[in-house]
Amino acid sequence: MGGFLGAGKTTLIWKVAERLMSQGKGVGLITNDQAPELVDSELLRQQQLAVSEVAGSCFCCNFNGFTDAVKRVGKEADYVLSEPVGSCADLSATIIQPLKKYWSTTLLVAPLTVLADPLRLTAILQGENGGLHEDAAYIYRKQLEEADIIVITKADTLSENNMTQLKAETAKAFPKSRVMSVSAVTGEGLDEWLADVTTRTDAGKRLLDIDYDRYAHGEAVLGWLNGTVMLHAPQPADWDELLHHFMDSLQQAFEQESLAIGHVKVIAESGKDYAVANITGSERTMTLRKGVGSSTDVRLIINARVECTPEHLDQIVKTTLTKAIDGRYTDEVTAWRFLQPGRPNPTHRFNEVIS
Ligand SMILES: Nc1nc2c(ncn2[C@@H]2O[C@H](COP(=O)(O)OP(=O)(O)OP(=O)(O)O)[C@@H](O)[C@H]2O)c(=O)[nH]1
Ligand SMILES: [Mg+2]
Repeated sequence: MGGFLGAGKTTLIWKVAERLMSQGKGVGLITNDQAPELVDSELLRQQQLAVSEVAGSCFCCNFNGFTDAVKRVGKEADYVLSEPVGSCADLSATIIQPLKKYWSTTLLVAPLTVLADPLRLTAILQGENGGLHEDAAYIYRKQLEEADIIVITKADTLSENNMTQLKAETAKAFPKSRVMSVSAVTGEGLDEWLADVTTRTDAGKRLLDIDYDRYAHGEAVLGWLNGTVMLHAPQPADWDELLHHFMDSLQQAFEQESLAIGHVKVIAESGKDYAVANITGSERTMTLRKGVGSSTDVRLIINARVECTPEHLDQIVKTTLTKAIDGRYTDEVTAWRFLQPGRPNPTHRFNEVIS
C-alpha cells in the first residue's frame, strides 16, 4: 500500500489488520523508512499487531530486506500488508514484478494500491504542486500513474458530492487505475477495497516510465529526521499538553520559513498509554489522537520529513523541543538521525510485466 507522505497508509493498515483479525485471519505488517526509530512501527505495536521494520532504505533498494521481513511476519499470516516509504515510486517494476517472478509459489501478490490524501490530490489534479517542490510533486503523480487501485483516503473529511467529483476527476486523470475511496475513521469503503485486493490477481499491470534523476531530486529535497528522546519530570507532568504545544510550535516554525511539510509525526509513550500527533501539510492539518496522560517519564519518537536541508531540520526540531521543555524536564536523547535520502538504486528493476 503505497502513497505519498501522510496519505494515511499506516492508519489504513491498522484498520484493515483489525478487520481481518476479527474475521479470524492472521495478519503480518511491514513498515519501511530511510532510518530506524519509526513512529509507524511503534503505533502499530501499541495495537498488539505483528510488525517487522525495513529501515535504512526503501523496499525497492533492499528487496532482500523486504522479503526477509515477509518471512518474519508471514509465518503465521494469511495476509501481509506492507507500507513503503511515502516518497517511494516505481514499485511495480521493483517490487511487484520480482515478487511475481521469484515468490509465486509462496505468495499471491495483490494489486498495487496507492493512497492519496484529498487535499494534496486536489491540488495535484489542478496542476499545482500542493505546496511541494515540483520534483516531489512529480513523485506524487508517478505514484498514482502506476497504481492498480487508487484509494482516496480520509473520506470523512469530504461531503459525498465532493468525493464523487474528486473520484471522477481522478479517474479522468489516471484512466488506467481503478479509483475508490475509504475512511479509516468511519470504516466506509474498507470492505469494498478489501474485496477487490483479496480477489484480483492482476497485480502490477503496467510499468512506470519514470525519470530517475527527477525522482532522486524529488526525494533529496526532503530533509529527514528520526529522533527518540526520554523526558523525565520531578513530578507527574501533563505530556499531552507538551505534545500539543511542541507540534503547534513546530508547525509555526516551518510556516514562518515557508518550508513545505511532507509529514511530521510524533508518538509520546508512557507505559501502555500513548498519544500520537501528525502534521501533513502547510494548512492547519495537525491532529492529535489518544492521550498519554500524566506521569514522570515519557518517551517521544519524532519523525519529520520537511523540505529543507537535514541540518536545518535538525536545528529547528531541537530548538523547538528545547523551548517546549522550557527547563521543566530533563531530556535524554537515545537516538537522533537526520539525513537526506540517497539516490534510489533498486535491487531489481523489471522491464516487462510478469504474467
Ligand atoms: N480524518 C481522517 N484522517 C485520517 C484518516 N486516515 C489517516 N488520517 C490522518 O492522516 C494523518 C497521516 O496518517 P498516516 O496513516 O500516518 O499516513 P502515512 O501515509 O502512513 O504517512 P507516512 O508514513 O509518513 O508516509 C494522521 O493525522 C491520521 O490521523 C482518515 O480516514 N480520516
Ligand atoms: Mg506511515
